[in-house]
Amino acid sequence: NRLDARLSLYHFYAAFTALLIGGLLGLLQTLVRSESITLPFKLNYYQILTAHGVLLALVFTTLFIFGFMYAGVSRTTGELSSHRRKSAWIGFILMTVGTVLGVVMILMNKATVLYTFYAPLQASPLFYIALALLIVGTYFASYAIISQYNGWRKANPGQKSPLFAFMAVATLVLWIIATLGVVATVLFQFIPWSLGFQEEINVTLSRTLFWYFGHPLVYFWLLPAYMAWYIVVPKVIGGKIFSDSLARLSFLLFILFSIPVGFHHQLTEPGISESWKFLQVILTFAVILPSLMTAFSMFASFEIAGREKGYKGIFGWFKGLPWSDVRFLSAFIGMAYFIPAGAGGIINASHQMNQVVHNTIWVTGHFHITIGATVILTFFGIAYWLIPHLKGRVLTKRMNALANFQIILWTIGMFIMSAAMHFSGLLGNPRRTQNTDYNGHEVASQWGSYETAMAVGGTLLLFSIFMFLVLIIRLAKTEPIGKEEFPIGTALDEEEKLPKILENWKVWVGIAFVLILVAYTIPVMDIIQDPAPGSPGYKFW
Ligand code: HAS
Repeated sequence: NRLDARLSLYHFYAAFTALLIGGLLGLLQTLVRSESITLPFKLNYYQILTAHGVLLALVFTTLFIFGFMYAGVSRTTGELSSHRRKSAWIGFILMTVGTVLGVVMILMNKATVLYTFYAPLQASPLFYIALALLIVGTYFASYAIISQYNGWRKANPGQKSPLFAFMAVATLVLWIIATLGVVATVLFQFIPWSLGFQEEINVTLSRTLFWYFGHPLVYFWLLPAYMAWYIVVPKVIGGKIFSDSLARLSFLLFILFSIPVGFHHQLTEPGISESWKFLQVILTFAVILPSLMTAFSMFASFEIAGREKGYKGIFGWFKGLPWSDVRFLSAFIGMAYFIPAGAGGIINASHQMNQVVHNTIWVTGHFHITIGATVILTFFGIAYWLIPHLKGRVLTKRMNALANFQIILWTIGMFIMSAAMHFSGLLGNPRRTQNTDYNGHEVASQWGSYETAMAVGGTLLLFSIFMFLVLIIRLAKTEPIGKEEFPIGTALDEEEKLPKILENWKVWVGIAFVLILVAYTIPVMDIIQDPAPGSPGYKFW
């Protein structure tokens, strides 16, 4: 549908603008840290770090994800009804206004609080209002998609819903439950405090509410990439989705386990007792399970495709994969990156090992190979077929080859940068600091060459972004008119009966809330009563 295509395209254009500016700021950071430049126009390091994090981690991802979801939901459930489309446009406008307002505040140096906006760093109230607008915008967008799915189910009673729409709804259910935490802290803590209605703020509570949201946020980024892996990749490789039910179950498990785990970001913080941290670490290990199920399912899809093409032996099928097709290659490299990235996550979550890596640039390395490699490479791959599809053009062989080059440039740049981050993190290099040699201390003297490597990697990444944008503009404007496929895979066993419970949302949302209450009620009550036991902390109200 042309109107739905337009909706998606606007989301993509706004997302790619954020990618360009955010990417440029990322390179500046690596150049400042490696002492290659000093910043012009009285900009400071933390200011550009804030803009980089907000534009890439919060804005680019959110806009891209909604653009992708609208396209897939419209494709698999039929065009959006006009009131749903209207809601989607309201969402888009709110998100864009929120973004512009937030970025202006950061550029005015009135919101230099980093993307996690930890108290007691304080920003202008307008920055928090900008964040609120962004989130309210996503609620309008979520309404459009969830009600479209409900409408489809009503019109098709007893039928299995399209997998794409189901996965989109699961991702948004996760998002809505997760954002309750950040909405609470922004509305009831940050806005009153920044307006001067409250003199003090409960720092531990604000961080706890942030991380209640912050960890599921990473799965809000990951799950759309998984949608492409489960649904698009099998079709592109000429194979099948290994199991429709398994795919749905893995998404539902994310709703259960991704939220009651925020303490694994706060393992070194006072004010939360060790036993509650321990419980949330166990739940963190549970949230690894759906990713392992996904890995299993991917290998199964690859093997099925290879065997159908006649490849034999234990790994013979590997040769039968379409290595030169950017739609596959980008997703595959993303998957390959996720193996060390996931292992890094498991290290972070391991209570004792977290003491070694926490607040070092290792963590920055971890999130660059998760979101910056696994997720973004998959998003690049999606853009290469979806933009021409929506514009009624085709991805030609020549463009495919150039796109592969761009993907490889990104892969190499990210490898150099994130490896340097991981290794120098283990040597104690702190994250979120402007370059310092700690008065010539010998430990700090080991970090210099790694900082240079980060700048080299960052430069390749920026070139890769430029190239991506040029290719996307060409795909949207000048490539031959035609029909580019929207690849939607089918399950190996199309007759497979879906256990009814898998679409009983009340059950899954109910269990998710029980787990959240178990993991959070008592520690949050403790934090409200005594924000930072034994230290001159900050009180609520
Ligand atoms: Fe994380 C910090 C733990 C996944 C993002 N993480 C962060 C931060 C971000 C982030 C942004 O426990 C920093 C926040 C800040 O600013 O402070 N993370 C985990 C764990 C996982 C995990 C256990 N993180 C992610 C994903 C992210 C992301 C995904 C973004 C998209 N993370 C942590 C912890 C911290 C943390 C602590 C806090 C650290 C601290 O102290 O501050 C798990 O979900 C990972 C599970 C993944 C796997 C991998 C499965 C592999 C698959 C690929 C199969 C490959 C195939 C291809 C089929 C178990 C599915 C075959 C290829 C061949 C080559 C053969």
